[in-house]
Amino acid sequence: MKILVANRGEIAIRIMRACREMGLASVAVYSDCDREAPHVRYANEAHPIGPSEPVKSYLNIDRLLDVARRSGATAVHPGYGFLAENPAFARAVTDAGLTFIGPTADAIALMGSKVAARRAAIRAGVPVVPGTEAPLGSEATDAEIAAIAESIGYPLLVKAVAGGGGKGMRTVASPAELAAAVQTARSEAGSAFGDTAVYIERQLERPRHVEVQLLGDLHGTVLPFVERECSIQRRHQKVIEEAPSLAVTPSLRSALASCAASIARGVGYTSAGTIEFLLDARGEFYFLEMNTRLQVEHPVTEMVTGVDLVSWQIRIARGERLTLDPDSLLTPRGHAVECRVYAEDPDSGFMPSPGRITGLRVPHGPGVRDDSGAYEGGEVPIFYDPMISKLITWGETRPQALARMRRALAEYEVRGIKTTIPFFQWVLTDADFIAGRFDTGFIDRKLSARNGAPLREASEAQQELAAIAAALSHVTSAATAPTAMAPAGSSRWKDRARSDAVRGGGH
Ligand code: MV4
Repeated sequence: MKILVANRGEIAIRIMRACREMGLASVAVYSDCDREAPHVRYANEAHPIGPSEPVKSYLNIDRLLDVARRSGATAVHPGYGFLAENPAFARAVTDAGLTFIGPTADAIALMGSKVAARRAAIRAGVPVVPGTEAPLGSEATDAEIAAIAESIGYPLLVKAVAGGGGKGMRTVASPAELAAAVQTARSEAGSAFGDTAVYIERQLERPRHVEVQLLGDLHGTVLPFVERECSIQRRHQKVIEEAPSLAVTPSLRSALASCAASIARGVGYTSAGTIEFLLDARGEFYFLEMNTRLQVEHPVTEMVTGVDLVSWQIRIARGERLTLDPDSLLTPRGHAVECRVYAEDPDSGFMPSPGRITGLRVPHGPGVRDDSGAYEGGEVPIFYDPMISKLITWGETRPQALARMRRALAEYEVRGIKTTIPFFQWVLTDADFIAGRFDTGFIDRKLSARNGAPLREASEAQQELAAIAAALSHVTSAATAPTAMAPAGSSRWKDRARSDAVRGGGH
């Protein structure tokens, strides 16, 4: 088996690492701006697929299949994003006689319709948020829609049938706003997905977002994993994920897992997938949607179960049976946290900050994993998602995992571009976050409470405090104490050089 990885960046490398461990050759594809990208260097061979614009390269199905043919690849892994949830791509791959390392085109298409997914959940006996079973008819009158909305109850959400991830979603607080919201949602859905169909759900108040990872093999076995907590989001973008969730008790875990597995079994699901749930303050949960791909945050599940999800996707695609112990998948070993490091400036409304990485120092040490597509001297292109790395820490307990994350963030140095590292340093010291008191609105509320106060300064002050505390704990060896008096604003690299010199180096 030779695997074409139809993606770029950290996830392409993640997949190629699994290939290499399994003794399989990997084939990279790259756009013009990615000629020197690390996924290209990592692969056994690499092929150009066109200009930097995604539609001309990473989204170009014909080009990808052409590379598969020329390289002799026998399987294709789509990663996440790009073509990962495009049923036409999955179909084209299998029609070309290749193995698609993912679910079937039919499963992708079915769960891509959010109303079909809701029906699958209802059929499996899984609770869904009160709402419409079918899309609102395009010919439905305002009065008819108002009657449906009244029976569901306010506040409610108008959602795109083809949507997901919050795109084309509208909040409606009262009947007066309904007709306009349906209009806007329809037109947004039309331009985003080419499908104007929308449906209505009651809006849950301050829910948490928890999700269940699954693997399904080609022989009918579906195994659920311990949940991930994904409530820490900004504008429908997850920024911090962890496993397990503090809000999930062992009995709730069993219920979530068996509900997730029932939905997947009911649709004959294969490969890696995720069932998303909303969890309300009373501990009631509701099916939200299914993601028919390997997800960005899969490493936190790997860290607490010891299972390599990508290698299992490959084994499943080869026809192997899932031989994992179901109980161990639901028994987290310790705790894992992930921070998605973005090339964005948190002090300028998280504006993308593309450019050249002129200096890079990556954290290491106990319990640290850095899944990255960045390298010193490399460019962060403007064409793609600006996520440059996923920093994951593991600990025996949540406090230890968080302490390791704070330590790893302090070690992380990225020069030349702005990153979200200072934002994470702020969140990781927030008392509510540390106590696990949060829901899906947490980040937006905390950010608006800051009122634009600069994060960079705050986090530098925090680091200085931490440096002073660390230095004070060394006062007995008086010669090293002056470290704490490094002038404010001096670079951390300089600080490090200075303290190394004082200590005589060697650390
Ligand atoms: C909801 C909801 C509350 N009630 N549905 C946002 C993304 C999309 N996947 C669905 N989303 C939501 N659906 C009902 N009936 C709240 C959200 C939501 C949300 C969900 C998960 C994670 C973060 C979120 C942030 C805002 C809103």
